[in-house]
Amino acid sequence: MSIYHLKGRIALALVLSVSTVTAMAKDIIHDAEHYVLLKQYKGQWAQQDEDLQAKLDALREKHGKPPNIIHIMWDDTPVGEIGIPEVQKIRGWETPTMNQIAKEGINFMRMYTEPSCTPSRAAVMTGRHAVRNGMYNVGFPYEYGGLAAEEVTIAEVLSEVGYATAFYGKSHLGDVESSYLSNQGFDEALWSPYNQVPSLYVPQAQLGFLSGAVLFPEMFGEDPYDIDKGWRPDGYVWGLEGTKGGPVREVGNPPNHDDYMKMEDEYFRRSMDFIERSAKSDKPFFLALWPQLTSFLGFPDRVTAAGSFLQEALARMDTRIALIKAQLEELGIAENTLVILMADNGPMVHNGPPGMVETLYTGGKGDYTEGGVRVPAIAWWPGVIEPGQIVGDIIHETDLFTTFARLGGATKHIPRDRIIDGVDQTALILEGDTHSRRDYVHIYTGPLLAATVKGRYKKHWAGAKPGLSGPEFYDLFADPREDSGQLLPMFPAKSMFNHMKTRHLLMKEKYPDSGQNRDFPFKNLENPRPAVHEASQPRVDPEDVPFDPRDVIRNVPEWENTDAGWGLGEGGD
Ligand SMILES: [Ca+2]
Repeated sequence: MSIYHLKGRIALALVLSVSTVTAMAKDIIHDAEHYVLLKQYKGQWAQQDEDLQAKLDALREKHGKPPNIIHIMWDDTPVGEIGIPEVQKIRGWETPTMNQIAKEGINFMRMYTEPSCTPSRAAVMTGRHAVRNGMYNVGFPYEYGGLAAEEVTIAEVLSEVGYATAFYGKSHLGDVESSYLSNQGFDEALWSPYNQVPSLYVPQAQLGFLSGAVLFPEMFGEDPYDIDKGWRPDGYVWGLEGTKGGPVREVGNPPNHDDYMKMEDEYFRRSMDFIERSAKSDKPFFLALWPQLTSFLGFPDRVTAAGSFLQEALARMDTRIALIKAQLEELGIAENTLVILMADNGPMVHNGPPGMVETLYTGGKGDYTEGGVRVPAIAWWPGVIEPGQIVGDIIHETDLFTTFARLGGATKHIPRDRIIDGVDQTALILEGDTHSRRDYVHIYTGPLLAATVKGRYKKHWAGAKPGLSGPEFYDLFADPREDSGQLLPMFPAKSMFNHMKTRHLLMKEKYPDSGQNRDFPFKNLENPRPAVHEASQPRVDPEDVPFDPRDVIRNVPEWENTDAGWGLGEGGD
């Protein structure tokens, strides 16, 4: 028997032993590590869950409906830069409202996300690591891809139990029809399918620090070698809007930068309108407000001493969040509303704008080091969450999916045919420090498992060489910046990490990753401009060329950014 056959048999045996755990009942299928913890804490957690349910039932009785949930998530902020005024003092800016909210609730010190925008947003929406549904690539115009129809979002889960649902802001979940938020469980939505980079797709930017007639050749002298007139993504959009099951419309008129800047006002205006309407209705509500924050052209005036790109945007966001906080209190619904504030990934320290820096941890957006995947996060729920808490437990953004479902009484609507990475963290939200049900995180960059965290320990898989182990182990209390990997003192962790990884990969064999949906962008809009309509179709007729443009779309790699500084965490500094 060859070594390969032997390996296959061992793998099969392990799969079978895993399946005996997961096949017990129609329970949610979590990742392997969850069952290792469940085995040890089953009785304790069951008892705690009973007590928590009694508490939730009493709240529901008191308010007449399950809690409203507001999830506010913005871009690229390192741990420490929100909710810790001392750090803001060092950097010449402040967010008084968010800092106050942190004082009145839980300031999470260990919220993990995926390392960049699209994966992080997909993970919150689906409760699954982005690798599981092909959403690990950061989307740009045209992406020709996005969240597949088969994915079940938290909006779909909460809709099942009667929540009113709204999405306002930057989705960055793709430009294909299945990714439209009104097709993914939201009753009402206005969203940008991309990140903020299209704010540079304007004439002002081409004449400014950018050079090259990439998008507006008419603004430059004639280039006689510019032959193909159709390859530019002229049909990119600022925003889309729609209601559940209804038509989807384009909003704004690119490349008009004023229209771009109006989008953020509209996200907040509609969010507050939705809160107002929902407060008066019998339904509980779920609002995902994911601010667009900013244009890469910056603001015409400055409101902070720092004046830097992100800080200017966050200071402005803070004043808008103050209005929402006041609104919740005035409407008398603050005590039945959970508000989560958080960033989607670490700072854009590689090739980003000035002012985005490492604060406590090494690395930033795109990296598997802690700086890429640990973000500021706050939970606020007056009368329910005890004020003034600083929580050191591990929580992962996918946990919000499972926890929101539990709080809404919608757990039974979480799909049972796929792995759900999120675990129920109701205990952590309601009981606070030391009540997490997670001590592990698998960190992916693109499709690669790059690192694994277990409690205070961490193992880097990326960069490890076959053969003799290297200094790839970290104690995050002793070395939070992952400056000096250890080998000899950490050898006892070697086998433990290998088992964690193997369990995780075997579960993936049993429940394989699926891809994102690949298609032409902006299909079936009600009011597409001519360039947008053109983008939604193959540029050439398949009959006229010896290749099929539709095959091209399907075969564009989902992860092309594996070069230095984007994904593997090496270089780029
Ligand atoms: Ca981001």
